[in-house]
Amino acid sequence: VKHPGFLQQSVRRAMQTSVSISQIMKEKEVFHDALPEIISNLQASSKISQLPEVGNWVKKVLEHNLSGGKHSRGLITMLSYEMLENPDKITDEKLKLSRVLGWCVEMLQAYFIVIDDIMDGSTTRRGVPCWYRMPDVGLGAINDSILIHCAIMETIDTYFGNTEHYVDVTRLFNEALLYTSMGQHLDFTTAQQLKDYSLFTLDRYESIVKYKTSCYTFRLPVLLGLTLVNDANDSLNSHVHDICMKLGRLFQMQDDYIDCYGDESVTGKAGTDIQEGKCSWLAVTTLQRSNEAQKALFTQYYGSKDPAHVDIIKRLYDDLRLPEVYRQEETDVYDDIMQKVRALPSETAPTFFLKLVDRIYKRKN
Ligand code: DMA
Ligand code: MG
Ligand code: MG
Ligand code: MG
Repeated sequence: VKHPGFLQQSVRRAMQTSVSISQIMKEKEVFHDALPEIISNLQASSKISQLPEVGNWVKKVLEHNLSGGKHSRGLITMLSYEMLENPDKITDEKLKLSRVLGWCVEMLQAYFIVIDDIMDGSTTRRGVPCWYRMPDVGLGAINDSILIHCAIMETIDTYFGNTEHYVDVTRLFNEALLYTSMGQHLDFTTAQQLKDYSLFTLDRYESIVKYKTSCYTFRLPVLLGLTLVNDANDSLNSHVHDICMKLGRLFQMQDDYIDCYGDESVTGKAGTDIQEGKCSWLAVTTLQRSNEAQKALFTQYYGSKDPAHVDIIKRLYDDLRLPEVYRQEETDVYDDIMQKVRALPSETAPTFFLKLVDRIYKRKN
């Protein structure tokens, strides 16, 4: 064991002074360095190696769909172990496993995104065409998403098959998969062109977000990190769940805002929520704040691909001053999370969650 806990100590130091850019770069570098081995192990695995041609394709699918993003979920997984474990108990082996789990979460994200972009009629992702729009891919993207899913299971088998963590890790991934697909179903069926917006309530919105985003974006990474922690404090569980749900709510509200108001050169994706008639934070807030005439306008033009109709909706958002409403709500949700985080019954957890909140607060991509 080289320097057990060195990373955690440096993270702690960075926290005391506010996180430096070089610290974040360092985390990313350490995380990125773990990927090539995971991909070569997949290609060399007994099943995939039977068809090297497919192995090469899997590598290509993974390299494309795992690059260019922020890798927030993977980094959260890695940091969850590093920051929640007692520094004296951190081992190089577990640090490595936490990175492998982080990449498995990134693969889960890639798996959902490949399908999500088809379902949402999206054109670009991370600054390049969506996977299904790449030459030689098309609807083969559906099978590629299955390959990505299998890559997760194979990787878990390779690195955890003989460990005490196998069952917990597998269960957590299966649970996140189920919840996210339940949320994606709600998201897809609530969006519609039928002009019935009675379902666009805050309750419905929060239910969609809880399932489609919070579970796999925050709860899964944090709980995966915790499975590696020695004698994890079970009394933290309900607090962790609550905070993860709130972080997910903040994260998706931001995603919805960025879909319309974000700078495409920064977000890397062209928004489609208005065109697809999504039950987004902007849509729900519009209906809450509209007078009858504005509601009629929304009903007439929302969920249309005609650019003139999209512009009418954007103007309505501006008229209702949604950017201001957003900034206020973002601050309120942030304050609420901070309050919960400060009250956590643990020494290490507040620092860890503060880092997560600071990572996403006022994000532009
Ligand atoms: C994201 O919803 C949820 C999943 C499970 C991918 P979204 O369609 O708003 O995401 P994006 O804006 O990235 O397409
Ligand atoms: Mg989408
Ligand atoms: Mg979607
Ligand atoms: Mg979105």
